[in-house]
Amino acid sequence: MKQQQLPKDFLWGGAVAAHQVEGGWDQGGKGPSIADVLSGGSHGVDRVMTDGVLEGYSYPNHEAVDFYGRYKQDVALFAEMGFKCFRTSIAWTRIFPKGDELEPNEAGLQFYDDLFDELLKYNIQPVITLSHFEMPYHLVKEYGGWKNRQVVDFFVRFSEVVLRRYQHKVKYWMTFNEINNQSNYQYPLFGYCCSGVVYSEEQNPEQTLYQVLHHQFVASAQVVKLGHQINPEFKIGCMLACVPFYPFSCKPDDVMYSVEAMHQRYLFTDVQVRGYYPSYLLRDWQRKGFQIEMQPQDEQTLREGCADYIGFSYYMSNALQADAPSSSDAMFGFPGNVPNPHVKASDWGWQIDPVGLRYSLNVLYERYQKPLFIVENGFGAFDKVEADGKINDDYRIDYLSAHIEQMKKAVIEDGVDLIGYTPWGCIDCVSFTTGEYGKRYGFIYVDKHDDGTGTLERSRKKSFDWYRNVIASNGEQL
Ligand code: P53
Repeated sequence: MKQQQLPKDFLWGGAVAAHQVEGGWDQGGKGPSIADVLSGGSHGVDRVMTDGVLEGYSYPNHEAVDFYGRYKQDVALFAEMGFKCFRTSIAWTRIFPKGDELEPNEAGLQFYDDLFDELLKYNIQPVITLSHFEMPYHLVKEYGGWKNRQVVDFFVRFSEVVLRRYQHKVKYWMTFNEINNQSNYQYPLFGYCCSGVVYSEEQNPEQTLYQVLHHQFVASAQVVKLGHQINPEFKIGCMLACVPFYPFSCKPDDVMYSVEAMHQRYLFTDVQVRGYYPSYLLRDWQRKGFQIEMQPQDEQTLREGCADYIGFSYYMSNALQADAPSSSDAMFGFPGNVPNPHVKASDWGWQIDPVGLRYSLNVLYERYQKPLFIVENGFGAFDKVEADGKINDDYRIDYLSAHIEQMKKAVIEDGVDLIGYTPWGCIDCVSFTTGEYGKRYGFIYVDKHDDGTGTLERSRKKSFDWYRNVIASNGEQL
């Protein structure tokens, strides 16, 4: 019989990250993370990485949307939408406030026990990212972040503690969120958030990037291996920001250039899923004379710690022209990146391309034949609260339904093995790239504004009912 529908056990849900929702940045023994020293910015105004928490700056992640204090109410709303899963991260600094302690902080562990129990009460599975842009600030100041091999051991220790503690509550894990963001080493925020390293300040930024990545690849593989020992039922994935590069035209140089550029995506999954460095990367290092320090057992560790599935975010595609001048957009300025005339962009310049999601699912599945999990997708927009309190976010519904339509084609027509779909920012939260509250993704509106005002009260947007119906019909009614 032909499969016409998504699988019955498809994991519909929503996604956030600890630092973008929790707040309570100094509560329950939590230490400062790198997100706690990031000021607020806006479209075109970069966030500042301050040297500790300083007077005179506003730090939106300190309060975020107070999920730390209000998670019960929020989980009840997720349950009302019918979530089967909920993706969040564990803030490393709640468990190891400085990162280099030998013993974990019990209050932090208890918080996630309580949160997971609350989710499980409604049959919502937690899906957990171990590192989502929130490493301990202390490890950055004192150790140089992930440049330092010692951080591998600190991370593995943290991971072991939580993998053991929650082994009966969590099945799906991911190691590093959007590990590939830092390959844009010219833009300081990305290296800082992924690894606590500002590559542009390094003597050889690109070589440093690969040294850092080697440490993270080894750490990730160790965690996968260890996790499988703790509970063989665990599914531990990697996580890729999948912004596919299209050739701008059918000119052979454009096509070949897009293949080369895609190496900047695939190298991450190649190492994490296949367990060894791909030839094109080794040749690149050789050409550039890079010396990446590795320990003798690393090669074996990588092979023994292959990811069980590929989690990825999908928001947009990019088009590349081989001979275009360098783009002026520092954030997404991959060399040769030019506007795609066939798609529209959001208010933040993110190009909206639902077919690109089907494309991404296909290329990833063809390359690896591993289960995939869309762990982020969504539309950041300004929302307007009407006089009657309603929020008519039809633009968000349009974005999501067009993407779900393409996702269904990938599963039903192309046979892609897809675990689930968790749209980003299911409740409004602090934007990662700009630190704004005004860039909203949620089905649930949070009354909190960029000038610091707001009651933090929650309300249901139009998309809330829409998504509830999507889940109830297993994606049939969009
Ligand atoms: P904000 C680039 C491309 C795709 C996803 O971003 C990206 C980025 C930026 O690194 O990041 C993810 O809030 C990230 C989330 C983030 C979300 O996209 O800037 O995993 O933490 O909030 C949306 O609009």
